[in-house]
Amino acid sequence: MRLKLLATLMAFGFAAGTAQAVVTQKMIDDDAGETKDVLSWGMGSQGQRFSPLKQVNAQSIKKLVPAWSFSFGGEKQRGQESQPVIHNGKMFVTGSYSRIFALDIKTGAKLWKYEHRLPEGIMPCCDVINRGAALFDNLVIFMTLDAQIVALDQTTGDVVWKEKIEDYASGASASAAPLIAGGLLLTGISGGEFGVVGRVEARNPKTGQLVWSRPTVEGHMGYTYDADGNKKENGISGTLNKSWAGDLWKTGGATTWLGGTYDAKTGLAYFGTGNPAPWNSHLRKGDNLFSCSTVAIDIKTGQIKWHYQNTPNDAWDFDGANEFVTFDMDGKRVGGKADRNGFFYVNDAETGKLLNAFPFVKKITWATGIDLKTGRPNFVAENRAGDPTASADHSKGKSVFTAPSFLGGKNQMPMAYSPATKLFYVPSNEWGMDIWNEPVTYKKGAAYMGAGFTIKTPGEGPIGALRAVNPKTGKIVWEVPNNAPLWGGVLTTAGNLVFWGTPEGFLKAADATTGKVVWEFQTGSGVVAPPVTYDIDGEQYVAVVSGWGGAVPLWGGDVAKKVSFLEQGGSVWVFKLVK
Ligand SMILES: [Ca+2]
Ligand SMILES: [Ca+2]
Repeated sequence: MRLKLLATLMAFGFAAGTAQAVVTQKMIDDDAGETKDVLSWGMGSQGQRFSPLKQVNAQSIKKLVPAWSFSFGGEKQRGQESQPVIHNGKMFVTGSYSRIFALDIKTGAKLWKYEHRLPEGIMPCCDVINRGAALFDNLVIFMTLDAQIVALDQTTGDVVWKEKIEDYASGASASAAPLIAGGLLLTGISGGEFGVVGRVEARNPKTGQLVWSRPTVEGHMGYTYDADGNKKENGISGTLNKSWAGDLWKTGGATTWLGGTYDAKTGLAYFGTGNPAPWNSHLRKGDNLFSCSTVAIDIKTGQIKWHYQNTPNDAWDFDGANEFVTFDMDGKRVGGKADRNGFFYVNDAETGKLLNAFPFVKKITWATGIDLKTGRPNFVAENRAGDPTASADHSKGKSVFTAPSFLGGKNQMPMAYSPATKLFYVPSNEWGMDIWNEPVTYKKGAAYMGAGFTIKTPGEGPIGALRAVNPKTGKIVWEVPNNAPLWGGVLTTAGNLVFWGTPEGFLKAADATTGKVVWEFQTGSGVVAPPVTYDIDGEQYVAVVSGWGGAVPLWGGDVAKKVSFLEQGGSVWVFKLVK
């Protein structure tokens, strides 16, 4: 009898000497509803960032105080965009410069750290950030700025496997949190400003071995791989030259730099894709698939089941990389996406059919709206920066002012969806840019943009606003303005709360229904990362990483000057209710 029980326990993944199971696919599938762990970026692979926990609510939150804080230390600070994952008494949190720490969940004591050895020539476009790790079996897996994937033993921090995704000398890098779905490790790639071609790769998470790869630029071949690593053609993406003239598709960008979400109900992984390369749209007539799109991939076959292009023939660096968050609306599984281009989209999660689209920022100049019948934007033709070859000396095209700026109505900071309020909580920004085109030719490892720009503030008022958005009506139900541009993610809970961070250093909480701010805490540096919540021994915790940086100080023009007083940092804060 005892032997049989032991055998059963072993079969369920309990190892001798440890109290808790290793991370299984089933646990990851249940992550959104199971509150003791945070196993995935998005607090569930659908990316809703909703927790059923309600111990912390509008009444109790005045007793929310720090339980512990941990400094990432060293001389390395800069942007900290990481979401912690939590399992088996440990928090795994990544830091800038491809570092990862394992911490005791109760005390914050450091258990181990791994600092990836980065070569001199890395070229991340938008700061030396990382967005978090994935957990599978006994492994914690994260991506590095030199475009590698590293899998470490959760207990010891020892490297179990390491794989190169791409040559960093081409401008490729990797900073998203990997996605585990259907027993596969799914990853994207960064480097759209260098002409790196986007793709999604599926690997065996235990070994790092490739299973399939799917390019996100039309014309490139997809592959499947057998157990010995032999690759077999699996069809090209799209139809060669259908939406790209000439051969610019060979270095066409559309990188999958923010990673993806997955819905077990559809069996599809949803990856957003970045700008087509180069930025100068006059060089690449056509829609330039699958750039600035949501691409839905059947994870069993590695084939694109559907795509929806938010910005055809993009001329503004409106990367469509933003997360596609699936939810139920009118009895149907659909997905919401707040795009960099300023419009919020709702698509059928099975077919990609556009169901709704509306602005979530005040000023949009490049299009007057999205045609729900054709699914295409109504472009404002004169808001496309001019062709340099039309100028007298061919050196600079006509400059235009465009809103939003390329930093976006929303950028990398993930939104949250509450099935309780049926609202999305979108960290949004109001800003514009002057943008113009210049001649450019592709050179490996060199910036491949063919454009110049200056980010403009909207005036004296606040740039940021956390907005509660009704996906059905398109109404902004409430907003909390913020002086600096919002750059962190959002968490919402059954306690009817919304949590988000600000560059000014605050972690804030508001009533999810009214937007009334009910709590805030100064973390000591800007928050550009998404908060999480979980419970241990009947106590609810909230955690967030603090450390100002990311794309705004590097690319932000007038806005960067406006927020240059903000200090860098690097720490994780954990809160609970004082008894
Ligand atoms: Ca969970
Ligand atoms: Ca881009």
